[in-house]
Amino acid sequence: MAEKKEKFYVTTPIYYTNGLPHIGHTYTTVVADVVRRYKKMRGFDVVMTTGTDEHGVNVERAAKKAGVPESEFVARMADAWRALWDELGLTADEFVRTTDLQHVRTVQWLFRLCKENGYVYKGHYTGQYCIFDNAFVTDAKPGDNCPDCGRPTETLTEENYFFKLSAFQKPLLDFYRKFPDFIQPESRRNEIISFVEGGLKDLSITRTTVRWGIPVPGEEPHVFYVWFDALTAYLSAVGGPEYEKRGMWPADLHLVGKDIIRFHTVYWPAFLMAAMLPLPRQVWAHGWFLMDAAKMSKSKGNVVLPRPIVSVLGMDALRYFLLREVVFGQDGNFSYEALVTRYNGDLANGLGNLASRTAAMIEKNFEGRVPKPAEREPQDDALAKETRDAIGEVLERYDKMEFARALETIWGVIAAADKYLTTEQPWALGNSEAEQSRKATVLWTTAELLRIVTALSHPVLPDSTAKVWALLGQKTSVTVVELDGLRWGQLAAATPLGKSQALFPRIEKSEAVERIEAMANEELNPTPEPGAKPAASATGHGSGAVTAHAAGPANKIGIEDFAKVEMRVGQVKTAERIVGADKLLKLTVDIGSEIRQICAGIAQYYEPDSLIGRKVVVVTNLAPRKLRGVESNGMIVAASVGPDGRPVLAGFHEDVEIGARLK
Ligand code: ME8
Repeated sequence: MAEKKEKFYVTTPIYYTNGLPHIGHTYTTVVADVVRRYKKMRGFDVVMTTGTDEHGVNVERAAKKAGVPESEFVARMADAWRALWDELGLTADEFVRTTDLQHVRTVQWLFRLCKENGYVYKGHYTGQYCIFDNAFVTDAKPGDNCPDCGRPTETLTEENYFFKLSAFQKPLLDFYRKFPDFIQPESRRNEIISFVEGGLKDLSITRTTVRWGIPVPGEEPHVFYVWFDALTAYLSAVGGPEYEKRGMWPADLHLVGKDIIRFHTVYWPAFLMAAMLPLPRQVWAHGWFLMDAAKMSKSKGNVVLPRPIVSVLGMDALRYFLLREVVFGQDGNFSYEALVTRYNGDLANGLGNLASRTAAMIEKNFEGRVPKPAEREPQDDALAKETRDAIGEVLERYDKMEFARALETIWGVIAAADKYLTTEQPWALGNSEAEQSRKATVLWTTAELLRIVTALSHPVLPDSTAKVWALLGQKTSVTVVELDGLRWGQLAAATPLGKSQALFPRIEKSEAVERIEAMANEELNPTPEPGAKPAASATGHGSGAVTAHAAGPANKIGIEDFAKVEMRVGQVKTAERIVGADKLLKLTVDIGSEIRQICAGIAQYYEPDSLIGRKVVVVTNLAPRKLRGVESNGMIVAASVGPDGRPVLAGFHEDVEIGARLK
């Protein structure tokens, strides 16, 4: 009988439904997904949970603004979150909603246990409350602003149920001491210990002023307050009161941002201690992704969205960047430029290039079959040793959540392979028996190295490594590779290579950034279609775009969708360069009914004068937008040719009338 696998339960926070995911939420969920894939490859039975936090005043308000009942509002938002995670390949094993019946039961059950054990009592509370963060602000006076979001607090008095948090100061400190790994990273642990040492006040866990919440049984109008409700979702996701049946509780890893560490490392273990339930093993708080040195927020308008990045560079590029650019636990700055630099440097020129070169040489010299290595030379052994050593090192770094360093080690091996190929020059070897043998050894060594780095980077780059794996002719899926069994020397000679597939086509930086920015702009401020219903979100966060894109890029569209794009024949009247934008030309184009100003990214390939009088294809019903400060009202259609994406203008061999529509 197969041995029972050890379990591993990892969670993301359950996100608020008053907005849609940005890069910050995507970050936590990507990390959870990486851990999930990694742990599976280490032989664990893994469950990953994410979900939506759907109660509270903010939702009440947003639903009211949208003119729909709360239940409908949150259902739409939860669908949008789920759809986006699916689209990004971040499908969790469990998606928990705090409006799920199972969750409602679990919260009520946890409350009952806490109450039966004497840790809950009724009292009155007056305090300053921040409705945006759903929290009373400790030590605030009337008129004070919330220290977190800077918005005014409101004075609130109400009858509440209180949780005796004060009783848990010593048990919590003992617990932190006994399990020094519980709070990570170390700096956060120290912060929390001093906070708890400073004394804990009892915590109000119900509200009578809020309607949209889980009722306290028999105690209406009391409903549970956000954190007692939200944190319990981790337990309801894996069985709730019947958690023992599923065998996943306690959580092995709660991944959170540093903003909510206190709730997870103080309140949550205290609730569980009060109920005499098993405590989670670890809470890992990562830092923030900042945009222009400020925390992203919809209200500041500085959010970065995942979808435009994924459309232009692919999800693996985003995953790689998030994990490689910033030390896990610290804050980091997000920049599109840095993202594209990493893409071109590490993915296109690094892994992508190594894979395509190796496969092409094997194809050419060994009829597409992995060659049998002959006698080894010291440099072959040195490269093998470096790769072998990297395996252990990478696993250790993943285990410590040192993702950037794990990737650094893997990319160190890729760089060593590049250097090896440059020195060995297998392409320069001839066809004599000795030279063929040498070629075989060099190419086998490179292919074997590629196989190992592919397996090691799979948790971070699931899509592209699956392609490289297939290219190397590996029959079983890379997802089921057991990392503990990964050894140098397992690549069998004579294995037929699979088909070559594009991995990371190089992209010109400014073009990529412009495309991402334009798409993000459209997603944040969608152009309403004539006669269209308002977007699903009442909060103006562009959730309509979620539905619009939900079909996914791979799906076919109907003719009615194509018909939405209006393309007409235009004739260029004037063309000039734009100061400060080397790639753009400003054109005026006659489209029959009017003359339009249009910016086109063709300045490096077309002389302005050569365009005058030329007939081009213009997309005429695009919303106007500004490129480098210049208004552009339409788009000129061009083919993108070659690795640099050289634009070649679409045109006609026969005479066509200006303004004619393309169908
Ligand atoms: O706090 N950088 O939900 P939330 C990195 N519902 N991570 C970020 C980020 C950024 N700029 N912005 C957000 C809540 N995050 C509660 C949680 S759990 C029982 C209840 C990530 O929608 C990070 O993980 O505000 C942060 O902790 C979380 O999103 C907050 O999500």
